[in-house]
Amino acid sequence: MDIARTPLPDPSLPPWSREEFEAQLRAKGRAYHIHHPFNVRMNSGGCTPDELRCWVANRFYYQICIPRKDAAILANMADREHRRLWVERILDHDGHGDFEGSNAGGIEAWTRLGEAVGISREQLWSLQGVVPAVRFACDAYVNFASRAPWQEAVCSSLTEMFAPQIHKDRLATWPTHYPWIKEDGLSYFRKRIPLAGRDVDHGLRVTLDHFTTRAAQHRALDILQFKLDILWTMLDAIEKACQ
Ligand code: AHQ
Repeated sequence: MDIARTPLPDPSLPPWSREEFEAQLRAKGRAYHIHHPFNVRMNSGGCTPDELRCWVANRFYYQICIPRKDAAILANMADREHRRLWVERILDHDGHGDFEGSNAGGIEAWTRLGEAVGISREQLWSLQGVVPAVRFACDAYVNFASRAPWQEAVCSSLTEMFAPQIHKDRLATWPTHYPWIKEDGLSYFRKRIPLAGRDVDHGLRVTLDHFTTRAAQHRALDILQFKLDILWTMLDAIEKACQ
């Protein structure tokens, strides 16, 4: 399974420097789902409780796909040093021990977000609210990550370069716009901010090291666009389904 390609550059062009390559990757942030009309409306208080519940229920499917995606990448990582770093991501989501406090893990924290917006654990975990296009987009991500070379799959996770801001936006706006949501329901967003920074440090190093010709660097931009499209498509589907 491959992804859409932008026209290949003139193969004789020299590669971008690491700094320029990183700047090109970060420039992709203009297509990040923080700019999606649904996200803008959600963070400016324009969503009904039903729309928020619809978003939480559908994003839950993305959340439970992340550790499976990361396990698929881990299986393709021959290098112990990379695996020791990457394995942390799985436990960040699956949690530890009794799932209490710092052991909760992201899937448990998202379940508490569900309860805070009025979705029971059973209802959320039934996945009954997940619309086909959200399943399709998330499954495309897991399938890409399991089939692509592990460095390409690592590159696709770099949409998290832009994630701290979207988490900070929710923490800054939801308590004002949606005071009916218990504050501890937002702990997922709070915990994710430092983890996103740690993940991006590793993911960016792998990406800048691996894609070393101009054609390869353009491939990296196409991979990032593929993942940006996954996030954008999810909000298109959620916006339509939640009407
Ligand atoms: O909560 C998110 C998360 O754990 C991850 C992991 C990372 C990946 O491996 O693709 N991407 C990601 C993202 C999370 N939250 C999204 C959001 O809007 O809350 C953003 C998403 C991302 O930017 O890729």
